[in-house]
Amino acid sequence: MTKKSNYLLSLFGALLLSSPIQAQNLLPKPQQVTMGKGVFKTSDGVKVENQVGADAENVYTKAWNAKVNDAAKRVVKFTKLANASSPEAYKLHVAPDAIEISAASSEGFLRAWQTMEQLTTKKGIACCDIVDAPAYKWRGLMLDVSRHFFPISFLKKQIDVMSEYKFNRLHIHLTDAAGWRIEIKRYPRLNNFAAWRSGKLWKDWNANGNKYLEQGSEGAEGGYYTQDELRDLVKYAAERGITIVPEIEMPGHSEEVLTAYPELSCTHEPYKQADFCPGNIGTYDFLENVLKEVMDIFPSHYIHVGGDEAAKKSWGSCALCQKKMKELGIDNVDGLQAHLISHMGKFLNEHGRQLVGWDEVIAGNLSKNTTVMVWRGTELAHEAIKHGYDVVMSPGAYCYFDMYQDAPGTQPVANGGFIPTEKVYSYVPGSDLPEAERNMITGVQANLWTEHIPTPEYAEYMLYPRALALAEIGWNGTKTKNYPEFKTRALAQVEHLKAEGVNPFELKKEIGERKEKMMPVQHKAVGAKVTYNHAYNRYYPAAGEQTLVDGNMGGWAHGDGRWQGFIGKDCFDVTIDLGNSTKISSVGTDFMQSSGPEIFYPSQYTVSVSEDGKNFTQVFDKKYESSKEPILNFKTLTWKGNKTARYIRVQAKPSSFGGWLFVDEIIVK
Ligand code: NAG
Repeated sequence: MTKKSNYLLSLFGALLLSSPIQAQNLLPKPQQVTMGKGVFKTSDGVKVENQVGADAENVYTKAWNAKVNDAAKRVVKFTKLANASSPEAYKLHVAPDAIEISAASSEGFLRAWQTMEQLTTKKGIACCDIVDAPAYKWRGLMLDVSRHFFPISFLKKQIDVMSEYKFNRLHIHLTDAAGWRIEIKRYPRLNNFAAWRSGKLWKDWNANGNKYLEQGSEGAEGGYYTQDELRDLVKYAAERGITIVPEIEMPGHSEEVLTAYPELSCTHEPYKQADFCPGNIGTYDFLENVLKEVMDIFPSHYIHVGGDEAAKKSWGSCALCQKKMKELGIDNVDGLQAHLISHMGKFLNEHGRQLVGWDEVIAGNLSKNTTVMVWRGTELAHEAIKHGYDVVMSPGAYCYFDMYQDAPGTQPVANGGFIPTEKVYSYVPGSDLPEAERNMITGVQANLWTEHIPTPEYAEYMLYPRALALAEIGWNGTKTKNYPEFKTRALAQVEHLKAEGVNPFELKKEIGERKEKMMPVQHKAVGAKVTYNHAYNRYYPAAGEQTLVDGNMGGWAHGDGRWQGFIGKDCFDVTIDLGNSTKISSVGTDFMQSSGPEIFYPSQYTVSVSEDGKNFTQVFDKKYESSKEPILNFKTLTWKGNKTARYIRVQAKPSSFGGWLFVDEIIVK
């Protein structure tokens, strides 16, 4: 090596080492950031000027306490931020000899501190100027600890990670059929029975007939958090800027309670009912008593009461429910759910709290003091906003982290949908709402339902880095999106998370969307007229009558707007008109199997051809054995031969156990 190149190399090396921390690695991205030169060395002593008293205490203690030296030259100043747009807003100025942190409240100082942590390397804190505030007030994650029970240590670890990315709500789904997870002193059966089940895994519990077991008896699996553990968790989260929002499900998803206390269901039979009896005064007493203990543990202004998917199976035939309906002057059982929820809303309001519920709660005559968590369509957000409720957007299509995040074959079993990081990042809350309504959205949240997620490692794998995409939307907003730029920061954060002992999905190895979907296919039927001898299902129209011959294949998810859904006997039966007599050598049809949502491969596939559209000749007819395995996969059923015809009729029958057929693209060659 020549002297010159040696010199250049060492210069380059030195530059690399001293290069300032790249602003692009901050996640979520601050609203305004200018990186400066050099660092503020954290190894030396500092003089602290605190002009805001207790508001800065948390950060002061965390960061500087041990380093305070009144004789030091370098200063850390805490000042009051004037005209803050949010309690979480902050300003940060870092220079080699001084740091100034301004905020209007302790939350703002904490957010500034979280940014400073991302700016810190071994050398110190990177010099910069940052002006920052959140786009949304509610930036949440929901963890379902019922379907699988997770230890408190796992929750604390997630709180640590959430706080690094400026999340401020941890919603814990504490109760569901699969197990009651919170100690309630007044009702011990919730803890010594409803918290325990036969089957460690949710799927084993299903296979074992959804049985509950006495605590400590042979094979009893599960558990619950004690009130002391939860109080400690609340404190731990608060110190990190996170409010814990507890969820107690009602009136549906309550099989575990109604087996422990069958008198609270319409028929009083254990193991038979999912819904509380809204006609029984005892139900209201029970739920209020539970909520009293819940409020005593959780200081959160927001208390979640579920409200989703009540089947209301027995309400129509229950004498007490009928009596209640008369009393309320209603003629529909839906009004009973509305009544129960609004009763709980009032009860919570009287205690200075605010009811949060899944979007089914909109039906109730609720006080404005309500938060609706929209998990289905945006039209429900519109409705909730019209009622004057707060709205947190958590739509299944973007925010359900129980869905696959990469090519299903490369992933542990998940729920049958496809939500890669890029899809989460692409979310614009309320994009199809008028601007005035869009601006009223309170926040965003991702939900980790855990039917398929039995371990902490797998839960982390499903959470990260997708949660980072949501953190970015929640904090930075959606006005200056740029996925490639975000992805660079997310990749850096994945490495950081791994170094911290978290188990994120390896974003850099992502395969992405189904290959077939990415490339339009050319074939003889593209653009042909398709006649449906049996209509497609109205909920899964995809692109309507062109779907099957538009040259675009379906992706990993049945709900991606490319797969067309069919249900019922002989439900798949279409005739394609090629326009004129055409030589054909194969007709291949793509089917999906996704056992979770009951989509199965067909049990029979038939192809017929015709010149006049009336007289058809069958060229292929084959039966297939049905199976619920694989859980998610795709196959093409194909006839090959040599015919000349104008019309092609393709038929398929559902699996031997019924369910849906999902079809996309009939490829004619
Ligand atoms: C929904 C259920 C939930 C379930 C999840 C799975 C809501 C509000 N309710 O059907 O209990 O775990 O889907 O994705 O999401």
